[in-house]
Amino acid sequence: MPLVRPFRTSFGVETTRDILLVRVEMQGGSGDGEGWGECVAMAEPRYSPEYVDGAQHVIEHFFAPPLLAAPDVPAASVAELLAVFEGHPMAKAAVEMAVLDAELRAAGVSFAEHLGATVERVPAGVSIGITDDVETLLAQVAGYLDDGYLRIKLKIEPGTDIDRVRAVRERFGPDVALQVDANAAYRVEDAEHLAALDELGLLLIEQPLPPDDIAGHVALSAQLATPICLDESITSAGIATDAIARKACSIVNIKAGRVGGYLEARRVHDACAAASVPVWCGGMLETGLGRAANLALAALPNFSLPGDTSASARYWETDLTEPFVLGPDGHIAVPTGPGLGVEPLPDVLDAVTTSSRWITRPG
Ligand code: NPQ
Ligand code: MG
Repeated sequence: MPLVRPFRTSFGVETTRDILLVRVEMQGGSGDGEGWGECVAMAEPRYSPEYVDGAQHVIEHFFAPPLLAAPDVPAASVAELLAVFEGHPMAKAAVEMAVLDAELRAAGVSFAEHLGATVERVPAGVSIGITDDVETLLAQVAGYLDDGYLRIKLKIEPGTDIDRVRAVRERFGPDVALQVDANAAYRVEDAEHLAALDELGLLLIEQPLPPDDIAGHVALSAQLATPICLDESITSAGIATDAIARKACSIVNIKAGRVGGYLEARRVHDACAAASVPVWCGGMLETGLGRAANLALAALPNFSLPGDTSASARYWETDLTEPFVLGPDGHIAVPTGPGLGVEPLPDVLDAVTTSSRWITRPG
């Protein structure tokens, strides 16, 4: 699916999104009906080790056989059934999401209700890619603030950081909720350089160092006044608890794909709540399907900062579902229908589908 504008980060530039959807049909078990899952893996393994074709392969060759052989597959059992396979959290999350959607549609329960949502609408933030020049960046920030977004996140990398953030702060004033995301582009030796961000009044700096460098984030946290938020590092509720106990971060970004599914994402939320660490919902340029699930997750009580849960129009001219729109107050309504509460529009799905494969139960 073509993006409305190129999205550049410290690990590359994307102009289109190659998306793997999972559709399950369940009969005679806990979820009698159909469900949809969206895999957030990217086309190439640059941001994480997973990639779209790899996710499709591991689902078809390793995940589907035991799932199809099981007498019943409650959504709550998917992660355990697939735990014998190492890694591949995004592929696992897509499968679990589809099974959960089928189960909840059959039960007439929404994702939000099932996950434990406490609000009906969530504040929307927006993530802005690295631009060619500062004028382009300022124009994009102005446009999103005009749309009503309540929080701006700027992607940064060495060489395109302090001056850019300062320019945004000076142009739009001290009241704009502003944060940055480095996608692991720095090293702990850059601490002094990054400390220049401290005077810019940021909500947080997201994932400055590589995912495995928990010790580096501990050291950096001690040197910066700006709160450190982890994204790529947080791969489970247990890791979140550990990173928090070590003081590697004081805020956590939650993405279901990164932690193996929405059920583990809820456990990350609970672990952070228990440690009094605020969380917010990340984004992976999802279609309306993943967006619906993210909005449900973001409606849990410890999601106390606006997420990268933008409106459909931030990424798509034509979304796969009915588009999610930003309300005049900068909030987006959480879907209330059974399951995800949305489904792919058949004509749009047809138009963007490049291949599909149907895997059936043997015998
Ligand atoms: C992040 N997302 O928080 C990610 C990273 C990211 C909204 O900033 C194609 C698909 C391009 C997924 C670029 C946001 C992407 C992508 C960046 C995810 O780190
Ligand atoms: Mg991030």
